[in-house]
Amino acid sequence: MKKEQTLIIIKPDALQRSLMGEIINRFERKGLKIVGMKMVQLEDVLLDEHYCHHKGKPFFESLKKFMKSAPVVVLVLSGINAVKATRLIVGATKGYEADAGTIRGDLSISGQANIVHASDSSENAEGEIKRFFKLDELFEYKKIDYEFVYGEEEREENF
Ligand code: FUP
Repeated sequence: MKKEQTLIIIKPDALQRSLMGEIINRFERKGLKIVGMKMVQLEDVLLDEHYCHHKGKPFFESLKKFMKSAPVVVLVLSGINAVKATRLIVGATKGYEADAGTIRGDLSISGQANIVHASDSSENAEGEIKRFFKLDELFEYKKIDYEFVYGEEEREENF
């Protein structure tokens, strides 16, 4: 159990399909705290970095074109084991394989247009948050539902 932050990208398909609110709502209802949020138009330099593990694959250029097709919303979420908890809510990469109940399983049926990105490890989350957010775009504040979202011992850390 540890305090973590994770990076979420709400992708162009979610914006076009008017699903932004639904997605943010799912993270909020889980108890995750939004500590950063903004709309951005992605460009090649950042996408080449963000998807460097896919460079050279057949879908790489098409993926970049899709990610540039409309603005995206980026969020930083904070909570206990936030990386894993968020990946479970997001679901498997391809919408047609993702479990029902997950964001991708419920709202997408594509391997590319799969609604959201979520960091896949604590280490990657740190790098991704730095890539997308300046320090003064991240906020520290006390959330009033805190005492009911977490148990007593868990509250020793300020999630
Ligand atoms: P994930 O961590 O679940 O977002 O998955 P990956 O890092 O493996 O993939 C990143 C993105 O590449 C996916 F969200 C969509 C895209 N992708 C494809 O378009 N086709 C593929 O076969 C695999 C991934």
